[in-house]
Amino acid sequence: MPIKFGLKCHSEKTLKKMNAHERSKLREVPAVVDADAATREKSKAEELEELLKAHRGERHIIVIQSFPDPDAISSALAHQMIAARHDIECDITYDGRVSHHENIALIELLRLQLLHVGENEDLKGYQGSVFIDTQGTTSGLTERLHDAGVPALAIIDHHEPQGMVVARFTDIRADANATATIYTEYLESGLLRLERSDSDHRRLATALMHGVRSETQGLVRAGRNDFMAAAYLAEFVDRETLAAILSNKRSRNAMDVIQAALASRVVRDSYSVAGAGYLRYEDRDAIPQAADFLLTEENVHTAVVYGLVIGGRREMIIGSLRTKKETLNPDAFLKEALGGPQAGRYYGGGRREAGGFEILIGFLAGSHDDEFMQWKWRLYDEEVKRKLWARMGVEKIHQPRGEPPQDH
Ligand SMILES: [Mn+2]
Repeated sequence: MPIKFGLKCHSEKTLKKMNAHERSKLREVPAVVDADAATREKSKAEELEELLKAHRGERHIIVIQSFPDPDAISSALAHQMIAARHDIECDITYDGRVSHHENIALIELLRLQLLHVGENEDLKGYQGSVFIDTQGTTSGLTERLHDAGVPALAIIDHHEPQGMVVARFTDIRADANATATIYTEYLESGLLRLERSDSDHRRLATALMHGVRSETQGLVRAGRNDFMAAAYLAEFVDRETLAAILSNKRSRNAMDVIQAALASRVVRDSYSVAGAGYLRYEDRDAIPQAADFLLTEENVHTAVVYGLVIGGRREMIIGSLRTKKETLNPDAFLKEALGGPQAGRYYGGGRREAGGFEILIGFLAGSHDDEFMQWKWRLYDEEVKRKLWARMGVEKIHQPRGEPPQDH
């Protein structure tokens, strides 16, 4: 029997039908104003709009993670601009530091206003809080807002549900790649119609495009919804500004952290684990960059990089996980591997393909003589590695008894 190769033939009629069928599946963004709104379930965009209407004229605090990234910054900007249409004034706040070279460029080139909230600042003046690209677990402001009696109004995020904050409105999509993609959908739904003639709208579109891109490794890992969001944003983006944001260079210190991670990495069963030693608070963003870099080694599907961060308000081990392994859920992985300080609280969590952890040093905090510093690092390094290897199912690896990594 001869075997036929090649594409199946369709009559022109069938093709037309198929195209029409496929076209209808491309994207369904529910419009906010809809005749049958009463009979069907409300879309998230509609729910958010209702919430904003109910809080007209108020002052809200937008909380993003302590170390803001482009996804959080751009989504917060979108929320701020949407809320402004309802006469709601929003401050975009964080309690850590903006350090990644691209984030600094994003904020400076787009002239964004982010508010750093210090330890003694009073938060009682806000009438509501909105958590964006976080569910409160990655900010020190969450507890303070709770203590100040500020009601949690909304959570818009794409990490696995954390259950720490209960808000009146939640849109948590663990299957979304970026919060910026969710906010772009809100814009498309009519919460804010972008106009090319409006320079603020062009700034917003540029920021969101950077948010979507950075969260999907430059769209390489983007899904359909991310491409749809990018396609919508494309006509409003200021390409020169976007290129300028992306062309910013890494600092020398960030390069040093990546070098330390590279030198100390141990690869077993396609897992790459590296303790980068001590690093300065302001270089903390180099850790996820180092994890991204270790993931580029052949035969590595998962990379974990951590370091002992000193010089900030709180001394801690900060780590990042990056994975290409489909079956590895970073959130569950880190929670199971590292546990937490008490029941129901965890040192780490994550979303698809990425996760992070923070372990407070507490009693051992502080800088003393060299020997103390070396022992402290060695202690944490071995314990973090032991827990990670155990969860990975890798047999015990004896650490080389050489000098611990140098302070840098
Ligand atoms: Mn994000």
